[in-house]
Amino acid sequence: MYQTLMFSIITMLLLSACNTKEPIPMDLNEKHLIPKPSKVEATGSSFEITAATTIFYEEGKDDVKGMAQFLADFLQPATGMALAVEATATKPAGGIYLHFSALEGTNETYTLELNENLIDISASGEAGLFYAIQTLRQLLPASIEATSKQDTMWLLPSGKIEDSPNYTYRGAMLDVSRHFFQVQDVKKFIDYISMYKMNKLHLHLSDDQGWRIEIKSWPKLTAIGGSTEVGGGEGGFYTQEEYKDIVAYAKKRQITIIPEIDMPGHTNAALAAYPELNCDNKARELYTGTKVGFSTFCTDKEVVYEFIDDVIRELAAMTTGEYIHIGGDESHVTPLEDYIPFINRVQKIVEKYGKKVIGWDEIAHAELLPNTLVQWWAKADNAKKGIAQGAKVLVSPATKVYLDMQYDSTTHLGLHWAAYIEVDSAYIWNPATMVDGIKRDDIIGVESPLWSETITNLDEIEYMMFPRIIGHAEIGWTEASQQNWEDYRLRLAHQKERMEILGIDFYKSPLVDWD
Ligand code: IFG
Repeated sequence: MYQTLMFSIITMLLLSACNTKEPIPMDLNEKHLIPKPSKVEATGSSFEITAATTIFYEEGKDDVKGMAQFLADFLQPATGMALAVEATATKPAGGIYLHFSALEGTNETYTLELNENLIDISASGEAGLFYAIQTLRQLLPASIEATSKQDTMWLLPSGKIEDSPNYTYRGAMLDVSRHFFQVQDVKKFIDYISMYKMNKLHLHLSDDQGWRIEIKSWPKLTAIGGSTEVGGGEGGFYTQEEYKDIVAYAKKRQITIIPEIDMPGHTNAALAAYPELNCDNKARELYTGTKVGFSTFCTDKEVVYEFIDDVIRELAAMTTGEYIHIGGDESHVTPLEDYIPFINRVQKIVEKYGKKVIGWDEIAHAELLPNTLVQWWAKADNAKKGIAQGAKVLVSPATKVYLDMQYDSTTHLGLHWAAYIEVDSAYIWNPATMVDGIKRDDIIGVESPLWSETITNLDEIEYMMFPRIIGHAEIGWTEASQQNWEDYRLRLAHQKERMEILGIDFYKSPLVDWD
């Protein structure tokens, strides 16, 4: 009898011991995060997301609730779990807890503290919460990116991550004029760049080959100017509703849309739509080639400025961000003495509608308004002219960040007028030391343009942007002193599984040990 009793007690004890799951040891330092966070401290244990995990948000904070729901929605497809999202007035004992805290730093700063029972996500703004979620995403197995339920344990390594960005402007540009891309492709582009904590998307909406945004007061801009593209395809355009949908989709992912109307050059599509914009009052032929620098608005006709006023007014009304880009590049047939007063006047029109100006670096020949940004793409001397006027510089050197540049001479897409840009060359540079006279304080940030003369669909967009855009995202986010090619290329290799599951058609550079 006694032995039986003892046996059952020992059995009970053994059973109960194996039932109380010991958290599985994990090393946070083993996770190859990109962009590299400011500070990572591993504590060696782990947190498991299960169907019982609740996502708590700080009571009464709707934007925190929005981010909590965003996280629940993100987790659901691959985990098959519809996690509860609940308000809480105090820090919960367990689960995932999103809340604001008066962290020092900007609204993009966040702290992510993971222990065995609680994941504590705090930030001083919605953006910080979003970026914490993007980091959490990379701490989970890559299979979290799947769109169907995976048979995976959803373990996260324990520890503490404190993180904040180096530059405030971290972006990309998509040229939707040379070739037109549908709304869903633009949204995918937004998904991709927001995954790596970029926060700006510059849309190149007009050029010689196509006008891509509906302007209700000048309907032929899209009816005629939006009717074709490089190679003679059918082109297309965004209605104002579609554009507003893109702006809202981007905003939810902490991305600000910056629309560009390129002028006075790169304007053939508008010049084909409206004869009066030409000095000879003759409408131009639609153009489907890839030459540049042959077009110009007639800078001494009043109707041109009435036109620009209408366009900027309608564009500003549907653009929530603070910037409008006025282009200004390659105005090879606009005499400088006409170009300068034109740029001066257009800046004032943008300012009239409550927006700030960005222009390609040639605009530095004009008198820049105090908030105008100079986007350095070709001539550092122009950027320095802008700095001399007190302007900040947006760094986009074609030799480093032009995503339409071929990787090497064998790349089947893209151009190479600026350089061949392999994955190492795209990463091994520092905006703040690249040119004497352009220093850290002169720079607002980095932007990677993808021009689409040779790019016609989302697969080709992915091939040219990945993996180089991942390095550009790190250059925008992480302190320059933390950047090291040998370390980065190992972390980049670990992005392979994630990109494959996401269906990203990336270039398998021979400089990275992908397997
Ligand atoms: N330069 C032109 C673009 C595009 C590009 C292709 C700028 C600012 C060459 N202007 O880059 O329109 O044609 O690489």
